Amino acid sequence: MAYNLTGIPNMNRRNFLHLSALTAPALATQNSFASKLAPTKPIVLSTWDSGMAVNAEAWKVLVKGGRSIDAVEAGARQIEDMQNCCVGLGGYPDRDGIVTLDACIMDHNANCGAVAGLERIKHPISVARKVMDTTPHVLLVGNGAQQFALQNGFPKEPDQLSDDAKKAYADWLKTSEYKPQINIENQPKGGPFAPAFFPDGSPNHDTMGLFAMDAAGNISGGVTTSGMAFKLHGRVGDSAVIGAGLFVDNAVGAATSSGVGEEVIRICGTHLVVEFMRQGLSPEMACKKAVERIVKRDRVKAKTLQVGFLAMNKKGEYGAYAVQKGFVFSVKSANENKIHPSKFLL
Ligand code: SD4
Repeated sequence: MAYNLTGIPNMNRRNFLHLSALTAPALATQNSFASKLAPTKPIVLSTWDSGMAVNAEAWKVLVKGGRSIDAVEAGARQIEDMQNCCVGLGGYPDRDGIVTLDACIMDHNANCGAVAGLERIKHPISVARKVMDTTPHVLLVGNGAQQFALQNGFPKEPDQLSDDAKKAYADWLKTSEYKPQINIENQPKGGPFAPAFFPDGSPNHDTMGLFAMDAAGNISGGVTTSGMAFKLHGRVGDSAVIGAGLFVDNAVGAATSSGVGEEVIRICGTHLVVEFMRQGLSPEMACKKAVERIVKRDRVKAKTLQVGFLAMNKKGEYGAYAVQKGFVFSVKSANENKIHPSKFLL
């Protein structure tokens, strides 16, 4: 996949973040223009610039009148398929060198499924969907999740790291320093936020969260991730937790998150965002209030971490807010196909 927004080939999320300082004025213009567009459906939104390709896949389903749940699954599978991408099996491993995947999915009827700590299965989003569609449960973890996947015909993939992950893990092993500080833009290497970055300056995390509203007005969402790089083996982040990494209420809207999952879980982040929208706040204000909740708890700590929320209401209006600069999101509808910068608090 070589989606090209800026005229630079093969832009991915990592180099986008480096470019974003250069392109910020253009993005800001796009953003203010987009906010004047009438909301429309179908529509799909994804976290990060890599969401452009994800949205394109989801759009193929939506534009044919397909269901939002199918669009979301198709979109998430796109990024799970990519080699050397930090979502899916190409992602960075935990501190034991093992890639463990978290994913969840939720439809317009509050049906949901999730997997956590899943190893050697390429499409955790589809396993989560199977959990949702065929079991009375919501969340399967670890060996049980893998066993369920294998029993349902998902192939077991080779036990190997992607080239990027191998290199990053080897670099990380030199210090083995684990601090969950992620994706803070423009921090000098070796500075106080250095653990947020790998030696090449790229951010040390990756998650794809997305949601879609189909032509019928039904909203679904999904999240897929390899989680925080170099986490403790067995650690589960927000991306597998309904109400944390993802929440959908078809009467109100949807929200997803990216960033330090522990901070999101603590405040039931996306559930909170949706509840704020239910109370009448715009998606952007709802995200901002959730970010404020994180920052208020520990302002000093908040300066060292990143969380971004992305939300959409039932009208198809959307917005985002992050703790720090650097969070971006992608939108695809009949009106637009763009990356937007998120506002931020600190
Ligand atoms: C986690 N929220 O595992 C994920 C990490 C993330 O972009 O968002 N990365 O905590």
